Amino acid sequence: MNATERSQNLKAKAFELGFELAGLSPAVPPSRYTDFLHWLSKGYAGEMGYLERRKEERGDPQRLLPGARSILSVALSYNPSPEHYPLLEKNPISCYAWGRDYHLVVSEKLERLKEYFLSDIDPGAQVKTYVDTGPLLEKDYAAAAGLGWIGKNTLLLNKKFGSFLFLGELLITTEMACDEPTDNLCRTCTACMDACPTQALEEPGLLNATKCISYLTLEHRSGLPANTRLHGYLAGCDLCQTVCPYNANAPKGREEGFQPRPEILGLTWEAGRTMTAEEFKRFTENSALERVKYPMWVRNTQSS
Ligand code: B12
Repeated sequence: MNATERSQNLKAKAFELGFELAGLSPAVPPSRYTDFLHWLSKGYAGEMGYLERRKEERGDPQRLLPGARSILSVALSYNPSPEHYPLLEKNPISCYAWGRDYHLVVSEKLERLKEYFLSDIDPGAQVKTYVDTGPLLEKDYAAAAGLGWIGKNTLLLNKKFGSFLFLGELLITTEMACDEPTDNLCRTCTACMDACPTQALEEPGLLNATKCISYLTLEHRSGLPANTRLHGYLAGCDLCQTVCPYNANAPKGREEGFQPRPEILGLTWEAGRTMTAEEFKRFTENSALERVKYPMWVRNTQSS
């Protein structure tokens, strides 16, 4: 099998497993690494100390897997179905957490893809899987592999599938045929920047996370700054994505695991406010919300 056939077969398997997008890029330092360091130095990461602590690793995939030659990037859509779209406006939980934890869903598929690679493509290879689980600038590699472009809301955006996508990667020591980046199609549109109620998107493609509702509800561990408003959200935020014209026409995600759980469908802000610690534990089981600690949740209900 040559490099082109290896890539074609691997991508075909990724599509078979349900990923909407798959592409390959070389395992070289990410193109926007200097921007990332600049971003950190400005303090935009807030309390996300893990970004600072492992910044060297983010600068070179060889530090994660010595001898790595290629990166497969994949994307799995969680675009809600039209019947659930009204929830985007009134549910206090961002739709990224309506179903089963994406770390679990995407990891399971990546493990199957890895097994396939090692049995059918290159048994002598070393392969590592990532989904938001390691020091890799995932959006940069997805863009380099032609999955889409980085939108003004800083997210990976695809012309057909929009931006309600989770990303994952296989880091591989085998040489593979790589894909080409796509054009940036945001053009003059600024819908995401205009919609952000906290003006966290300070410039096109530049997010000051310390102002972002997603960061404040999910990542900021200490007390929220005085006068913080969360605009109805208790966990995460969708506002810079729901207004994106590319999401308006994107097909709904096919992944069963991302169907909204019944307890999410009926959740009101008031019900969230009165949840006990025990109820919250059950509510967040196997959900991406498991990372939100109960005191943060209570704090959020006091600021919305
Ligand atoms: C930290 C993090 C966050 C932070 C920071 C967000 C961010 N934009 O990076 C917070 C908590 C805010 C966050 C929120 C969300 N996240 Co998040 N997050 C991550 C994580 C772990 C790291 C990303 C990272 O390195 N950020 C650091 C900064 C520097 O990256 P950046 O914004 O892309 O920065 C670039 C620009 O700032 C630019 N830059 C720097 N200086 C300058 C100056 C100028 C003038 C310009 C133009 C640019 C520029 O260069 C930087 C480097 O590329 C990734 C997983 C991973 N390992 O990659 C998931 C990830 C990015 N998140 C994801 C998701 C789903 C979300 C949310 C939608 C969840 C939600 N519903 O609330 C929101 C979206 C908010 C938003 N608009 O970004 C997905 C995104 C998928 C996609 N389609 O792109 C990822 C890839 C996880 C995954 N595996 O699927 N997240």
